[in-house]
Amino acid sequence: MRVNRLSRARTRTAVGLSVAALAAGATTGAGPAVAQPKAAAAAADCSAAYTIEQKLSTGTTWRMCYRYDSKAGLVLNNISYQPKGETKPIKVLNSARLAQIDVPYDDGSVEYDDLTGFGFAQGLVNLASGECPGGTIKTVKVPDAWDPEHPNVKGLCTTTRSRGHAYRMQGNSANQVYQAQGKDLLVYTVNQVGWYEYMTEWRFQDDGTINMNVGATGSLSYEDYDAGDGRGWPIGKGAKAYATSHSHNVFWRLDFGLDGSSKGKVEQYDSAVTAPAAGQQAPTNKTTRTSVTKELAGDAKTYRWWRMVSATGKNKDNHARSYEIVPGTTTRYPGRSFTKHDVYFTQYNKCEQYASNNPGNCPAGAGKTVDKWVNGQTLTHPIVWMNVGFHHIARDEDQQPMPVHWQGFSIAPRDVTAMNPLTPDALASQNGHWQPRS
Ligand SMILES: [Cu+2]
Repeated sequence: MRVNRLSRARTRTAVGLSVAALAAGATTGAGPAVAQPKAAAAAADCSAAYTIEQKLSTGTTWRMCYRYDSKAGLVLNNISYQPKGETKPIKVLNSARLAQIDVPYDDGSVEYDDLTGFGFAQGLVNLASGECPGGTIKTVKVPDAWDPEHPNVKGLCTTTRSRGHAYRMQGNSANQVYQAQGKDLLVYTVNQVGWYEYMTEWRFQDDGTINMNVGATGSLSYEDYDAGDGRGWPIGKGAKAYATSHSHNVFWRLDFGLDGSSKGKVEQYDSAVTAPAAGQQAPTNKTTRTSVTKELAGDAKTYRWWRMVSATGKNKDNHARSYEIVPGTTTRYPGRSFTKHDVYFTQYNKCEQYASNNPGNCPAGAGKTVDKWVNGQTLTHPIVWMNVGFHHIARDEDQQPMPVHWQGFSIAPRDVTAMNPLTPDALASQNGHWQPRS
């Protein structure tokens, strides 16, 4: 076995063994390494040391608590959104985190469960100051750290970033333009697993959208060059070193708490287009809503989407608040029962924590994968599991280092506020069927 330039063995096997060896005597507590003064209780319901709160220059405030889990890594709790027109924070999520990174190799030789089996959380790396531009790098205590003497890692970046136009609209005169440049809060960690480095990025936009993405970078796995299996891609001179192709199936687990209630309702929408009837100028498109009242393994397709509807909250137009699930580009991996669907809605169960190889002590027979938990229960507290896959056929450009490849999805507010949360005062009256400008 070859060990790379870092003293810590980076091969998957070595990492797995060291984690297992340390797990026996390890504790599970995690927290900031530096004692911090007790501040007044923050709005996000955690002490100041565990709070992330950012008021963006466009007027929107995001608040959340964080903790660092021994398997999931970064966990964000009590996430709330307060655009400038709202007097109180609007709760969005009870909890948001990764739920697995499943990496099967195309030649059938191996399949990694990076979160539950290969020390994803323990692989948290220190960030150089330059890789959190304009932000703050927080020190995180890693539970079950590889080196128990040094569990503290400067590994959590919080910063802000511009994202270009949030909107633009021509006013009444040629030189009057309503425009705003959008701002985002970014929260991210980098976790090393074997030769790979995974960036786990959470992006909170000032318009209420949340984007969650995992970026794979680092290095192609040294051990996974095999010139003979016919399933790889030649990397390097000629056709000797073939990097074995593989998939990265990333799962997120979202526990919604819209307006402070966990009893959100799931809805699925589908639209069907029909050719024009006689006398019609265009095809018709009919959209239907289906209430998802029982657990569901859902498949994304054109004209289908889902939303989580608040059990209690309405916006100022008296419309139920909701968040829409916006799938990202995915290559769904058909090789495992738990990767066969794009989204799973399951009834909350404390022991159901990871999409595969779930270590929670569910009762015998409950199954170890998320698909098994879709078994007909009524959804009174739905949990959303998103599965986004990427089939990685290496290319020459993947070395060296490997450029970051992102995969993920978004949730976007739908009727959370009565208007665009960034609407300028001059346009605040233009809601609904407003009078055209004269
Ligand atoms: Cu890859």
